[in-house]
Amino acid sequence: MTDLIDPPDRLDESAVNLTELERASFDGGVNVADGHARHELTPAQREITDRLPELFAEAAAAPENELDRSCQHAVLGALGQHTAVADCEILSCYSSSLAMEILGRALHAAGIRRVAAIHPTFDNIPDILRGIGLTLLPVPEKGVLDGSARLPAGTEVLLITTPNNPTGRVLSREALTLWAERCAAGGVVLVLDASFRGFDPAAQYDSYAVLAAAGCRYVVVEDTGKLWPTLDLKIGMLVFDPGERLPLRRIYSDILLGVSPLILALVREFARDAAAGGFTDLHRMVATRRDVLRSQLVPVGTLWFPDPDSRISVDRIALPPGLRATEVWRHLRRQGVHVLPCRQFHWADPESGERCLRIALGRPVGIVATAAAALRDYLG
Ligand code: EGV
Repeated sequence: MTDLIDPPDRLDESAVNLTELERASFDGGVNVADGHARHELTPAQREITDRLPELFAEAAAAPENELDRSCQHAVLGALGQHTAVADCEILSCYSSSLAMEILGRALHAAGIRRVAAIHPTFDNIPDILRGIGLTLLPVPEKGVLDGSARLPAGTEVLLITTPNNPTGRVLSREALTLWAERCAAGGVVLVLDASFRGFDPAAQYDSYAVLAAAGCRYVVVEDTGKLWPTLDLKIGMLVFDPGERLPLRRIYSDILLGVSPLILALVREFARDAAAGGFTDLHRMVATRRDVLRSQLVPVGTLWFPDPDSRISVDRIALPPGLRATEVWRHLRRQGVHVLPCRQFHWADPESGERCLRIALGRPVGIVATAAAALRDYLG
């Protein structure tokens, strides 16, 4: 891409956001930077893309609401979210970032300002919300996930990314119950970003049953963007109780009429395949790449993997003492290997992210192996 504001060789990694660092790899080289799905299609997925002309014809002819509903049902059903399918309002968007933008604007329009959010997490979530004029207050991941965190005074919204990006940590059913009950008692809106749900069965319990039982106000962002190598044809969804009074539909319609029916039809087919065994293949694919990455780096005894239980399609590496992630990032980049330094994930305390790199695993296995070898050579 040529439209970077900074020429790539003058990228200041401490000043730009993670997405700009991800886009720096678009000129070529080994890209294990962005978390998007760039691995091979499975044979079953290839059969779906071979049917694209047929899906195009179906999409052109089908009533749009029907296609939208069947896609939402296929995706949420595959993710185990049966109560959402039965009881919730669902708005389909082109991406989860767009869904987050719509949600942020709806919160702002309702007079809400103070959002307590999990820390660290992918920087575009706090950046989008701050860009709208909301105030973001960090809550440490550990305290969110074990329930020990205290919400900052005046909290109106609690936002939890689960599984979290980049750590892969999951909010358990018990912890969700706790936060949903606290939010119900305190009049706090609970927002979940579950974009990585598809990677981890531990995140696939029926979250909406928990939210409904607690009686809290909630909005959940669901996403297919990280799961399947569909060239960024994907659906982000806003899912909420039909009685929710945030102006979500109004803001949505300011921005969107709807998602392309071709995308709805394609995503529906990938979701049906996922439910019929595709998720098992996906989990195996990610596990293989994680093993390749970690085993290649075993000889470098002074680094470690801070997220041993992560199952999502990225993995963090904690660097040997004395090394800064942005230095390692810069060095690898000169060799044409693009990783992510974790600085910006720590949106309220960037310095604390300098210990870690993030490596994307949704790639052909050779790409992950090449990146791991480059890192091992540099550190070893
Ligand atoms: C990840 C890209 C956006 C984002 C990538 C991501 N940035 N949408 N501004 O989709 O983990 O690499 O979430």
